[in-house]
Amino acid sequence: MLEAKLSELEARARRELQAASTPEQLERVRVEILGRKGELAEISKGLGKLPPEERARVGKLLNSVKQTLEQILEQRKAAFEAAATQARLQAEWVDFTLPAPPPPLGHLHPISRIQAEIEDVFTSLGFTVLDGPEVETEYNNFDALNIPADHPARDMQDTFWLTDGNLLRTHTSPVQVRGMLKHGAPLRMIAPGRVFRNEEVDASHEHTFYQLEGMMIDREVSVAHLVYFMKTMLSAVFHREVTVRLRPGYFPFVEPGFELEVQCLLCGGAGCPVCKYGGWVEQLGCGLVHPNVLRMSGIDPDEWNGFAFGLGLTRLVMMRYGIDDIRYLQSGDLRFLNQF
Ligand code: 2NM
Repeated sequence: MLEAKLSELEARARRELQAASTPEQLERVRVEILGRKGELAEISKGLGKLPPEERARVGKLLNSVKQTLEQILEQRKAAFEAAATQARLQAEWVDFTLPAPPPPLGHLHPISRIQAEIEDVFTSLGFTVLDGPEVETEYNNFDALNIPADHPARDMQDTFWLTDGNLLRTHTSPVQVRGMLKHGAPLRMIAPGRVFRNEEVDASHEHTFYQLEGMMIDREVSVAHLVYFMKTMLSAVFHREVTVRLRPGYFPFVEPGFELEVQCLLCGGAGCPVCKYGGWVEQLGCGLVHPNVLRMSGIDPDEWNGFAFGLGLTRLVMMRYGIDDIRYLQSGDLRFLNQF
């Protein structure tokens, strides 16, 4: 009687242990059959009523059924654990041989880019790139450039004066003065750099901006040389052949002085908002270096002469990329900078 119950229980328990599809179901089967108040415990209570020789036999059988079921239970548990581990490993799997994602790369500021492009043009034509200090003497910034003491450019309005009588350079021309004094003639040099003017800041004025000046001193330098070098530079900047023209312009450090204009790149000279319907856009100031400037920097104007030019790098960048507010350029705003 007990034996029949036992073998019926064993068969059912085997089925249920195999059928359990989660660790929770397995645990329920264990409690119901193998637990302290489970069906096997219930059957073993009946052992006491059996005659001794039968009690031993059925007791043995009961133990072996219990062991068998416990073994199956452990196997099933182990299978669930292995499956769980497998799933976790699958989810966490990383291929360490994959190449790393590329780090975000920075890039040159548009002003640095244009500056580098112009430097390339001039160095390929035999010019040297020179640097100078941003804090200058009044002499290098004004006197040596033939800018008279009563010139409006020296006004408190335009120049950042320091308490020691020095100033923040208002143009890179003092670098040219230093270049002439140091290297003498002949000389081919450009001077890119940051300059400072005491200006009210608005969409087209900054107190800090970038300039690039240059000069070539040799024997019998002419306006034709000047036009050739300017045209070559601007064609490189705008990536196409440009048409230029000169208008008279006044700068104390050159004589004659010119304003150089480029035929409007947008409309080809027909007239549009960019050229204000004039067909031409002013690009830079230039001229033949004033004899006083050469003489003051130790170069004999009876033997040597030269051309010089100055352009606003900041303005050129705005033209080239169609930027309508100068303040973006020094804003440090990545939404702006990442467009270049
Ligand atoms: C300009 C326009 C024309 C210029 C001249 C010199 C120097 F040192 F040779 F005298 N440096 N820069 C120059 C000439 C600058 O800027 C609009």
